[in-house]
Amino acid sequence: MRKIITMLLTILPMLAYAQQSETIQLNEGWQFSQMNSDQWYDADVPGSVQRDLVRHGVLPDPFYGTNEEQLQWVEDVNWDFKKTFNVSAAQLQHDEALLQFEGLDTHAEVFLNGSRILRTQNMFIGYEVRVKELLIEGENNLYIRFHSPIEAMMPARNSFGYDYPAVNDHREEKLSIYSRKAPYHFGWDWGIRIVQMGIWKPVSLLLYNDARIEDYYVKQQLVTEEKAEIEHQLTIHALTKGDATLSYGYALNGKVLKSEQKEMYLAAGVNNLSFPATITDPQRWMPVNWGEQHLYDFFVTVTRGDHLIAEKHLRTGLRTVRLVQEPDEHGRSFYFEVNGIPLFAKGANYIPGEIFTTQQDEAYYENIFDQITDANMNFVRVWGGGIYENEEFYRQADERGILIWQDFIFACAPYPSDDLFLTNVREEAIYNIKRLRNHPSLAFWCGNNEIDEALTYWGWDKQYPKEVMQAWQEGYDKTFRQLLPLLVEEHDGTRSYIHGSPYDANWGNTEKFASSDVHDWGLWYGHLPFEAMAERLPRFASEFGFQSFPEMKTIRSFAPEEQWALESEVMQVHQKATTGNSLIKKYMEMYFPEPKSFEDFVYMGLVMQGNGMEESVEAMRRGRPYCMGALYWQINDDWPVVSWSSIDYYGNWKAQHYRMRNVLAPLALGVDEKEGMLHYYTLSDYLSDRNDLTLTVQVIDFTKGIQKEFREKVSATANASTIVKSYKLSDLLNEDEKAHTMLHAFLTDSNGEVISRKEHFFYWPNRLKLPLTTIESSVEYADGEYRVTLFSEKLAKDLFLEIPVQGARFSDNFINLLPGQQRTIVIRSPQLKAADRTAVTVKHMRETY
Ligand code: NHV
Repeated sequence: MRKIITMLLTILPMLAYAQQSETIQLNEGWQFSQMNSDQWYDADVPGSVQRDLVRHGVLPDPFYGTNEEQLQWVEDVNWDFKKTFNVSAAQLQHDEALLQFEGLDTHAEVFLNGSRILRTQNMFIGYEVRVKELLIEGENNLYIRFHSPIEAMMPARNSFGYDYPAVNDHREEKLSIYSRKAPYHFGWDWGIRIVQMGIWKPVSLLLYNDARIEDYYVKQQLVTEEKAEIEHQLTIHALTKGDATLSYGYALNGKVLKSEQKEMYLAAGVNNLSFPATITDPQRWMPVNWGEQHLYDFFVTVTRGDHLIAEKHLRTGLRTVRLVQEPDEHGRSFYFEVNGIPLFAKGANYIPGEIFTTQQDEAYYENIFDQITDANMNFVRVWGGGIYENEEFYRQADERGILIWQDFIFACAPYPSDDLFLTNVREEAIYNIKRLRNHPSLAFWCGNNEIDEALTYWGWDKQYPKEVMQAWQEGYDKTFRQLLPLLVEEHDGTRSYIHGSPYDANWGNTEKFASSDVHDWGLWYGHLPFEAMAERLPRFASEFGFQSFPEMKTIRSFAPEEQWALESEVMQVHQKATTGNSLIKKYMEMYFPEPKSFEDFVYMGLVMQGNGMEESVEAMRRGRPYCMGALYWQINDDWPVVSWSSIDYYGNWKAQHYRMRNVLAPLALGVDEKEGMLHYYTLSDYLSDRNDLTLTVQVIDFTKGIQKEFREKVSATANASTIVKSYKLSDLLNEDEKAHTMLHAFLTDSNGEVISRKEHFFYWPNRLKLPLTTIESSVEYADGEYRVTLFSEKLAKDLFLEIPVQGARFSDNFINLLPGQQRTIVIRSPQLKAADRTAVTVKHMRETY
């Protein structure tokens, strides 16, 4: 960024910052204590009281055993933070001083040198306070009291007389909905409860002269291949009135393409400026697999005479994204169009990946986006029970071509809608719309998660009086149908908005599936089999999912061996969904033989989740253009727990994540077995046809190997799902062979390179005759990398390699090792050392029952 500005400066007349503006970081040297206690501890900022108390050993590791309970008292107590900092006489010479708190969690009173300068009640807003008159030369004192959210909100509850139906809030008194604070801190059906307090984003002191550019928005009015019409929107805060020169322009790949100047008059106070610009032949930002993610650097500077007084830079991509909801022959469409082209949204729902939110550092974001990209996703939903994510999240998405569905942070419960509450929400919405609107990855805004669905379908009308229900309904309309869309229009003005997700449908009432996005919990909560998902495709699946236990390596991290049982005390603390275990068991009885042990149960559950979810996702992808999105619930965990995630807390891929990588590949092979036929599909996201492909289908007996092989030249139609070849099942095998035969199909290009594979079984394992077999394996050990070579004479289904290193990455896992086949799997982790010869263990389905 500096580079761009410097570059710009070289082409402007000689300028200098007469008195440089200066930012003093105030994140170091904080201390905190329980209110009225003399015991002060060092605080990490950004951080939280609970995170620091764990760090200091005052609280135990919350993830281990049943320790969660031992952290709970902290939420009932007030906590004080203090810090001193020095300001020099020269620094005091600046015209203005702003204390900047990017995020305080949540109910805070801030004091500076004896004056109360700020009261906050919203963790999602960054606050700035003018403190020029309060600063003194030498040592300054900052003091913050964080009020217990419980204490702060209890009176609201007491005066209401009811508890809200906020079932994911794991305390008897439901207070989460009163506080503009991350809902998931209060617990969830996959979430530990740690209701944190603290300084969760950076603090700084900005000293400046003359003027400041508070905000800069490059609003994209129209973007085509030929031109981009944009509007520069600037908010400049000037301390003194007078003439000034505005320079603005843009660069691409470090090359300044345009730089212009404008004379203007700045009034003292806030100046809102806006002026149009046209960029011809723009290099457009494309989603992953559609082209490059071109990012332009836009810059503005304000000068007076030969003094540079303010500057701002932002990076954005030029593109259009539109949610298309139009009547059609089925009902109403629900799909995203990017740069005018319909896009099938492939991806997942994302929750904050750390209960200690502030542990989400840059490495965290890079890592989670590696997993997103590696699984071939192009869309991620930031779900409304978490947080508006940090800048780095959206920056990663911009660079990788991942589109973001952004919920406003409301989920699964009614919320108050009184004037004070809505004033707070208004400020939060404006702040976050402005903060995020320059990101090309941000595709659209959604009012909340499931509140509309809940008001209609979750039976609250039987628990609450009519007047209460009516007030909640009116409050819903006020917040999500009136206030938020107005603010999106006013402060964004380019993106679509829906009042909530699902938009209209409910999974128990399929008649609206043809005209809405759907959270299809028919699978799981509705006890429907995986196969049923193909028969009830929605226009867009914004949630659907299936639970599994994390692998044993992760269970071992929190449970001693004597607790390895489904209903043990420790395992129950780590299973937050009330019907979770019984549903896993029920489905397992539908599909699998009885596992021999707890460890086999865990393994089998992972396989069930992976294979079942692959089936559902593939059906959705085959179902385009009717169905245009598959965002499964959920990609990640915020602590080690049983959940619907496809990656566990320690970064271990569950079977599902490998299956997603296959089924979401930009060009994947799909198969649909239907009425005695077998239809092979190409599922393509590419924007051009592929005509150089060969489809090979092998009929493989579990013991005897390949029985038949078919080969066809096929084409993959661009951006479509197409049947490329159909077989009569009876031409491939007899009915009684189905229990010991599978199909192995693969697509190759003209060089014989395999592009996609599809393995098809006719039954789930309880109806398969899987052979007993011995796996021969050998390992080549190197630092950082083990190569495991595997061979089996007979089929080894869903073969799972395990290594006791958290987060180790496997080139593949849960594989079907075909009869007579040799496969090499590479395991990578910086913790792997050649000399250690860490044990790699192997398990496959037939061994587990
Ligand atoms: O339960 C899993 C996930 C939740 O973690 C998350 O809130 O938005 N889930 C399930 C549902 N929605 C979501 C569906 N909700 C219901 C199911 C059954 C009855 C009522 C509601 C996510």
